[in-house]
Amino acid sequence: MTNHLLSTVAALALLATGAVAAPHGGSAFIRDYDRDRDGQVTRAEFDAVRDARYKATDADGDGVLDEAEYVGEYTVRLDAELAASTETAEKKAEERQRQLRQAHVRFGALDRNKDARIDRAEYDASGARAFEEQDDDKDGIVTQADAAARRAKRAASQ
Ligand SMILES: [Ca+2]
Ligand SMILES: [Ca+2]
Ligand SMILES: [Ca+2]
Repeated sequence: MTNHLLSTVAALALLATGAVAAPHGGSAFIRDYDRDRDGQVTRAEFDAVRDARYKATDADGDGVLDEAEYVGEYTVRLDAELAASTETAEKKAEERQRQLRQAHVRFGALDRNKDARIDRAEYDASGARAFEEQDDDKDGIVTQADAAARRAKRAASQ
């Protein structure tokens, strides 16, 4: 086995371990945005992922996201998630329908000025709100401690 192949195998093994180690019901936000896989999300990391996602979503490259582009990009991520899920096919189909309905609702909410497009300002404003909401202790980094604090607050309010 060559060294290159060995390091590829090692990297894959690490990735697999990371996937297994991610706690069930842990922070989907951290899983989603933690590019360097150190278990937390800095604002720079978050912005880099959002920026890449915006550009990938804008399929026709006109600088704004229409509903088909927005829901289309989400569908690709959703299907990848569902493919990795161990739920039954029936449960997955239900979940897919529910999540896609939600995606259309989200599009309507994100499109604040109701011109049937999400522009960059709307997208960035929504990203800033999401990050602030997740960053419980407001230190500019979303950590597992932030996620735990949010879970505790949710549990306490029930
Ligand atoms: Ca990180
Ligand atoms: Ca577009
Ligand atoms: Ca924080």
